[in-house]
Amino acid sequence: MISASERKPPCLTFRICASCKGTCERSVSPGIAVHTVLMKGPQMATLNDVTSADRVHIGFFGVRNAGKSSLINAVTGQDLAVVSNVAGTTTDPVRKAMELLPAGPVLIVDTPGIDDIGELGEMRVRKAKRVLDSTDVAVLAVDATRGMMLADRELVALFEEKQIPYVIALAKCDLETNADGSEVAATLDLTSGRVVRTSSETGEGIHELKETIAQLAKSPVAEHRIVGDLLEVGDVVVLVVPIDESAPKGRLILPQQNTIRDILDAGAFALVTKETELEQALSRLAAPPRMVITDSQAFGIVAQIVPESVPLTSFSILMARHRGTLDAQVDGADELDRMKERHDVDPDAQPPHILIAEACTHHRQCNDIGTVKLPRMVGNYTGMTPTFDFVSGNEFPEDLGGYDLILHCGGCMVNDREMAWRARHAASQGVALTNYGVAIAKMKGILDRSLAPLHS
Ligand SMILES: Nc1nc2c(ncn2[C@@H]2O[C@H](COP(=O)(O)OP(=O)(O)OP(=O)(O)O)[C@@H](O)[C@H]2O)c(=O)[nH]1
Ligand SMILES: [Mg+2]
Repeated sequence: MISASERKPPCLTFRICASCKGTCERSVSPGIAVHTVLMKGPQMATLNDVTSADRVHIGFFGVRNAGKSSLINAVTGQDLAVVSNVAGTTTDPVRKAMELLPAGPVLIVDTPGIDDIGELGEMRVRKAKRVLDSTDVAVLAVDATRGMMLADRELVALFEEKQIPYVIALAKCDLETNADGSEVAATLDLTSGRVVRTSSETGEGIHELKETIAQLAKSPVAEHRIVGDLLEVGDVVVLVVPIDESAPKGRLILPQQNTIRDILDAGAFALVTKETELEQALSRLAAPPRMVITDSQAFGIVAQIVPESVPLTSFSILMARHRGTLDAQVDGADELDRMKERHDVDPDAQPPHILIAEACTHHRQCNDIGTVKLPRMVGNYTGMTPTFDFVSGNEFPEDLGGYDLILHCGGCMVNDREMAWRARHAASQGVALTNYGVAIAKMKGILDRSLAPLHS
């Protein structure tokens, strides 16, 4: 994070601003103190791209020079990663979203060597290990000429502890003196995981490695529906999608797209409207809709238009339920009430410290939800003048000490493993975490109403 002394003057295009490199402050409403803004994760897709959350995250791990980057190039058939015989060539996790057959849409992640040393090396190792928190399938590259090392065994232990399916790619098999690889194989005294002999030089084993990755990528976990399980064939669902300056040009954002798809899968009808035409849309229906789903930002106005008898919820609440995090986030939002109570009891109470975390790195517009609207709303709701820190992309602080609350975006750009890790990480440090949509519903006084459709 940047310190107060490093702050730059406000800049409306800070995401792409060449001079500030995305670290300058934005103006926010008076009375709200904002002391850090950090934009990170240039490799991340944006809200407008294919969802990263739905891609299988494949991480390549191993010691320095094991042949990780070469394997990535061989597996993808592209020159994606820099390769050299200098140990420690890859210094930061590198992510690339792509279609990898037969696995399908994937996010390939190259990592720095897990045995790196020195002050910088240790930072790189921490980053490589952090990748494990979002890895769905791990590939451990083991240099066939050196065999399995202590660091490799530690990695295997971590895969098993975190229940990450993995395959061991015995790399550089073309250099092996022992043609059948028996000596090296003898060092792989593993009870689980698969071993594939590979050579990025000759292409040996690369096809088999891809097949193995695809097999491991098949998740045994049952898929949770977004809304389809609450609907019956022929139901009409009204979706409210504000088209304001923060809407992506010419398309809908992912939670909206995915919800429409789920409604269609349920054999129901999706009627999509802006909040400005909602009243008219409802009046055109012969009967009240089965449900109205709105963008959280339009909650206030939509709740006034939709009769109490019609179930109303939001995209973010449905997405949190879809990912199994809703209950924890509803509990997390109670922290806003505790802040309000503290202020009611003692108007001079210490103002809270809040982290606003956004997993994507979309270009921020005026009146941005995360950096402008939410801070303003929290200030108004609690009566306090909180201090806000902001992180985005892959960045999520290791040390959350000192925060009273984390307000997280819906997280459609990170996968379930990463979201679950963030929630566990916050809980382990005793910090409440909730998402934008749940927090907004709470602050607008309609959280109970928005949760009711999920229990009917
Ligand atoms: N002969 C042969 N050389 C290989 C093979 N795979 C990698 N190498 C060589 O091994 C060296 C290290 O390869 P990299 O792919 O950069 O290894 P890495 O694990 O990504 O290394 P770091 O990024 O430094 O951690 C390079 O000189 C590669 O050309 C292989 O299958 N056969
Ligand atoms: Mg490398």
